[in-house]
Amino acid sequence: MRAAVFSDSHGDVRPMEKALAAVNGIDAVIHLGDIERDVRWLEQNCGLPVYAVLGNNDFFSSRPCELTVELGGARLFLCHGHTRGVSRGTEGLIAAAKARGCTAALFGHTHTPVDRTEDGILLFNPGSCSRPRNGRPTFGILEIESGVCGSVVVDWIL
Ligand SMILES: [Mn+2]
Repeated sequence: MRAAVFSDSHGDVRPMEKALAAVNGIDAVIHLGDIERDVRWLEQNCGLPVYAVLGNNDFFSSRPCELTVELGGARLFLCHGHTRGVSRGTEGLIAAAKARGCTAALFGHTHTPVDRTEDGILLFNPGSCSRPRNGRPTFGILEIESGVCGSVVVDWIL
C-alpha cells in the first residue's frame, strides 16, 4: 500500500491537491498536524482514508495528538512532534514508537524533511508542503509491503 504524507500545510491546501493529482496509486493520506481545517478538506475531497493528528496550532478539535495506525502490515506512530520534543532531538520520538511496538515514527512541526533510520525506527518527517523552512516545499510517500516501509521525500512536484 502507498500513503501520501503531509504536514504543516498551514491553511494552504493547494500543494496537497497538486501532490495527490500527480502521484499514482495512493491508498491513504496521512496529515501530521498544523492545521486541522486542511485535514477536514482532505477528508471531504480526497476520497481516501485520512489519518491525522493535531499540531501545536490546532486548538479546537477532539482529534488525537498522537496515533498508532497499522498500514500494510506495519505499525506507525504518528504525532506532530511538539509533544515529543522533536525540535531538540529524536530520543522522545524513538522511545514513544518503541513503547507502542511501532517500526516507524512520522512527525512534522520542524518544517524540515527527515528520512532516516535510527535505532531500528524509521524517522520520517515530510517537511512542510506550504511553508518550507529551507528550500522547496515537500511531502512524503510511504510504500509499505508486508510490514516493510519504503520512504521518500518529494520536492519536485509542489
Ligand atoms: Mn507545528
